[in-house]
Amino acid sequence: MMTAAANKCIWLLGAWVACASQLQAAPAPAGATDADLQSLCQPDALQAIAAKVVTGKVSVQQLVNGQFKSAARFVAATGNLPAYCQVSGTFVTNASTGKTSGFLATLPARWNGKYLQIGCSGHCGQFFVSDAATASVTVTTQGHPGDIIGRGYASFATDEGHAGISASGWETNDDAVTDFYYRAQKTLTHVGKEFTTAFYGQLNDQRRKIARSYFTGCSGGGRDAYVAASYFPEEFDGIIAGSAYNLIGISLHAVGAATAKARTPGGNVPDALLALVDPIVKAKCDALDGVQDGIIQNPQACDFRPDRDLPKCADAADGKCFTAAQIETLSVAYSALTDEKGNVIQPGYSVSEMLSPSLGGLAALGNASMKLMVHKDPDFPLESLYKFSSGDSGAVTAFHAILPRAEVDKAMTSARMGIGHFPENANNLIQLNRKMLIWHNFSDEKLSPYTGINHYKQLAKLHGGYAKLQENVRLFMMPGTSHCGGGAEPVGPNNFDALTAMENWVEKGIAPDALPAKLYVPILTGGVQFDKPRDRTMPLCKFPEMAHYSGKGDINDASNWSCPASDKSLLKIGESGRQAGVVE
Ligand SMILES: [Ca+2]
Repeated sequence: MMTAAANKCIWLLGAWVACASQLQAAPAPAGATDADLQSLCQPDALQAIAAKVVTGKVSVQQLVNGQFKSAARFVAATGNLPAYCQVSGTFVTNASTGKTSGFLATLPARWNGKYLQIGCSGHCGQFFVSDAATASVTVTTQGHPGDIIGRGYASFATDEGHAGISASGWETNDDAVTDFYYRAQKTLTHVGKEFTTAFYGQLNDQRRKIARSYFTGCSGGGRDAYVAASYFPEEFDGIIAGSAYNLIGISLHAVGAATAKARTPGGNVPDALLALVDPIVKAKCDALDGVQDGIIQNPQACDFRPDRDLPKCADAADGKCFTAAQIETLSVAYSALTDEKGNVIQPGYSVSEMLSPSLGGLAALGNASMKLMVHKDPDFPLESLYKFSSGDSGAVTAFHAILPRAEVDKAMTSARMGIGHFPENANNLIQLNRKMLIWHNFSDEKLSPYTGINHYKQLAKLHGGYAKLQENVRLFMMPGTSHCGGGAEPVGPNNFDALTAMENWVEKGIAPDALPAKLYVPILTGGVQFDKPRDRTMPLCKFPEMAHYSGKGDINDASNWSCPASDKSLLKIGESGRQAGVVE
């Protein structure tokens, strides 16, 4: 099943990568040569261009703390990839205080007239997955390395106004938090577009308007995409949002899971023991989708509860059974966080391919969100607010974490501009007839896939049902894959071409449907190894459709699978989905 496209990709982590078949660069404007680009790609020449940006003061400079290696960097054409110029610097996000954020732009020799803004990761403060010239950008964008530059996109990313992901004190500074929530990305939409037209104008390209603008991001970058869709959708023709962070809900669930794990001795579940869970889940649920193939297409439909279905230790743990404390830890991870009345605050994790980050692994990020950004107090006693019990009201009856509604409301209000998951926020995007393509890994061990599903179900209720909503917003679940498609050996195809899907939707009117996806060996830190394809392809279906095997032919071949148009299989919820707090 290896394709020619995959064979032509050269994999070098953090370095330049060529994917010959992906290149669709537009013709070069008359008169501009690579030598012209090279002479323009100097700090002084770029600063003269930056001076033309009227949105805010832009300074071309090397960013501090090793965020980007130089103020300007020219890279000559190699293979089928055009030459490009990378430029970094700062732009003012708050004129009254002088607050700035960093940016990194990548400008290829043959501009296609389009602008792409690339989201960040986690709490940002770096360009690790938003540098278009590295392979790790595919953690954020899906697709292949080289897609963005090879196609001729001018692309921009920001560090969202601080250096370093956390622990540098910025989270208690209101100006810095506002940049992180939304302002750096919003301001960059103007700065980046103005810089782009000024830059190519200098190269004799007389286009003064950007033909199309897109946003793409996963994880923290998925949050950025949802925030853009919520608060400035007019800036983009299309927004791609992958496995998005909803900031407060996930933070609260993660701190709850970590608190559950620490509250009794022996509450930790070692990886070796956790590995016993998956075969039990698979035995119960793999075949529910019609075929026993190692992939659970709809983990919500499972009937699995750790308190009922896992082997229990009568006495001491022997590595083959679970203590009561360990079962409680797992139950808190799988179950929704609720308020005192049993209302779901944040859904729990999928039962498919459970990995240890789900057991409170994001607590450091969660504490930074809650204690520092919301409460401005590193000693705020958040953990003491949690209670743990089996539910006596609401649908979540398994052992789960409970938090007072007042605390949740305070956090949601305080962080509102950093959250893109309020369903009413999609009104503007839909009224403007812009497009949003959402994707989420169905076995996401960090940011629960049910975050995406619950939000989408609420959108459908608010915006006239699925068929109507799909005119503007489509959701694609990726079964059997972990966070942003990397991180652990997946069973399901973990890469697809999101940017082409969006271009076809916006530019050709072909709405995304049954998107072809392919399985690759992942990289532990995120992304996939494009030189290591596995023999498995499958269509990704638009929610609530689910991929169905035809019953004939190679089960690993996408041509033997389909997304039936009237299918509603992903609306089916079993005990696992109910305990996880999936909206019914
Ligand atoms: Ca299956």
